[in-house]
Parts: sequence; structure tokens; C-alpha cells
Amino acid sequence: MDHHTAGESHGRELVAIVSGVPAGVRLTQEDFDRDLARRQVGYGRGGRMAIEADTALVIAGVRGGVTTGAPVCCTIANRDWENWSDVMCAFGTPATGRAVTAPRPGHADLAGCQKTGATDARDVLERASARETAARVAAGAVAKSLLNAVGVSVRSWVERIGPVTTGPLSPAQVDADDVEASDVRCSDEEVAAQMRAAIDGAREAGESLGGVIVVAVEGAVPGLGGYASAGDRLDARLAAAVMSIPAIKSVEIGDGAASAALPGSKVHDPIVWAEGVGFARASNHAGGIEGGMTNGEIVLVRAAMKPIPTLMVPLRTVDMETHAAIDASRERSDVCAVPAAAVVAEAEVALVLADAYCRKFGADSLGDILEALSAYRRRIAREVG
Ligand code: EPS
Repeated sequence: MDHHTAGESHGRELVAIVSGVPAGVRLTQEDFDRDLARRQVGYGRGGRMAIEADTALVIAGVRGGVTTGAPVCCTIANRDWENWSDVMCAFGTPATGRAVTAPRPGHADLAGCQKTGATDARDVLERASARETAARVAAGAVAKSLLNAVGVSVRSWVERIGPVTTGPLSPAQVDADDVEASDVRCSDEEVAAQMRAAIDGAREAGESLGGVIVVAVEGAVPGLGGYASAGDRLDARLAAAVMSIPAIKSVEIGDGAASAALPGSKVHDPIVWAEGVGFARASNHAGGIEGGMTNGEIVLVRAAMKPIPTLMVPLRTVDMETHAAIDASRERSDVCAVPAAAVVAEAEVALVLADAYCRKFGADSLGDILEALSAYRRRIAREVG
């Protein structure tokens, strides 16, 4: 399973194409739109989200609510396009009123212009914009439906916004309904209030805030991914997928970087035999992955997001035309998009996991996957628990 997106932040539409989707996966309009709406929510978002009401128009690969095996394609309209059609027109001469020549430190603006030769950073920032992640979430909805059919669920929460954190929590400590009801995706209401206050403070100061998100995958069988070749390693593939989300600066599996400070006996998870379950672990420091493969425990992916580079009290930069020292460009933007990034990370993780199921159990039809999965479960129960 592979996916691509197209579309600019203020262009007409975003497009997502997911290829290699097995036939027979049930999908509803709600499957797409629920996650698109979840991505739009979040304390700290800017004025743009009041304009957009993201919904997926499925135009290929699904018939009667079931995937056919053809690439699944959907579009998401940018309502804001109406205000930008003169700037973002495909043909004719684009209006120059919103040209950007003051590249923002921390954004793709400068290196993107150097790379492509663009003289207006708008050519770069329109695509480097996190608006593109709406299309990824639509692609992720396809992956989540496949995962749902094989008994796997994906959820997320926010562990930190700026200086405010719950500290690391186990999935059992995080109530999924409370997370969904929270506009900062934090189930601890006291900490959530502090997170909102931190965002308010940042807004007043013309600042922006980053944070830490966690994605948990429950129900994955052991043995997804691989140990034999670098490209098969599931932890590497998850890290690449989550790191590809704009502004993500680090990705950890399980205890991640904290493991480096501890002796082995505090890091590795004792193997136990649980009657009726088979092999299990007494703890889950590994975050469900050992040797590049799932081990049957909950897969835990933690990612850190840097603060958004668009600052209302801007840093200094250099004008790309005159080379004069000036303030970086200011665009309407978000103060904090950490809760949205958590939903995007769910999509990225789901796409990697769904692909891992297809690689191991077949990619043509869900029925074939379910048969192969059930044979696999029987074999590992017989041979190694
Ligand atoms: C973004 C800037 C803001 C965000 C946008 C990402 O958009 P605008 O410049 O139109 O105010 O709201 O995020 C989205 C539109 C979205 O759907 O997430 C940026 O520069 O990355």
C-alpha cells in the first residue's frame, strides 16, 4: 500500500491517492470525514480552520462502500481558494500582492527557493504548508479501515504542549473518550487547562508552541515488519513516516531516548506465559517492537513537534531580493497545531501498519488476508504460543 498527495494550501483542492489497497475493505463517507474533522479541532488553531470544513469527495477505487482493488482517490476542497484564486491560478499571470520575499526562519521558505530557483517563497510555502496533512489523513482513513478489519485500532493523545506535560503515560492511563472530548487531546483535565493557558500566553506574546504526541496501535499480531533487511524494519518505517509530518523533529518507539540512560535490565521486557494468551510481556518498554518487528504488545510511537515557524513577533531575516535585514514574513497562522499533528500521526502510523499487513498476508483481497492471518495465528499458537 502506497500513497501520494497533491495540492497547495490555498489551491483549489487537495488530492490523496492510495494504491495497493486490497479489494473488499468496507469504507464509509464517515470514515474519511470523522478523521478530517478531528484534525481540524485543536486549541491554538488560527482563523483558517473557521473557513474550512474538510470533507472527502471519493472519486475512485470504492464502489458501493467497498474497495475494488483499484487506487483509491479522493479530493478535499480548499474553501479559502475563493480568496486566493487570483494568486494561485494555474494559468495566466498570478497576482503578486501576496508575494513572499522575507523567508521565515524554521520554515521551508529559504532552502526551498534556493533549491528550485523560486523568487517568491509562495511557490514553496504553499506546498510545504501543513494544510497538505489533510490529504494524508484522508489516505490514513483507508488504512484504518483495513486495520479495523484485521482487529487493529490506532489512537493518539498529546503528552506535552510547550512547557506543560502529563509526563509519559501508559495507554491504560489514557481514556480514549476523554481524549476525543478534549480540544488539546489530553485526558487529564487539570493538565489540559494548563496547556490551554500556555497557548493563550504564547498567542499574547506573538509566540508559537510545539509539543509531544503519542500514537498507540492495539491488536497488531507479532512478526509485522522484518529483521532481515534494513527497509523491512517496522520501527525505521514508522520513524520515517511520522518524521515526514511537517515540524516533527524526533520520533521514538517505546521508551525511546530514555532507554539510553538505563541498564539493560530496566529496558528489556521479561517474556511471560499467560494462560489462554500465550507469550506476553511483563512490561512494554520496547513499545511493541523488537528487532524491527511487532512483538504482539501495544505499539507506541512518540513524536516531538517544534513550534510553528510563523511568528506574529517575527525573527529577523534577509530579504531575498535586496539582501536587506528585515522582519520575517507574517502570515495568518496557528499558534499551536500539536493536537492536529497527533491525528496526522495516527494516519501515518496506520498507513505503515496497513502496508505491513499487506506485505505479510497479501494485498489483493481482504478475504485472502483474513484467511492468511487466521492460518498464521494458528501456526504461531501451535509452534511458539
Ligand atoms: C499553515 C498556515 C495556516 C494553517 C495551515 C498551515 O494556514 P493559513 O496560512 O491559510 O492561515 O491554518 O493549516 C491548515 C490550513 C490546515 O488545514 O491544517 C502553514 O503555514 O503550514
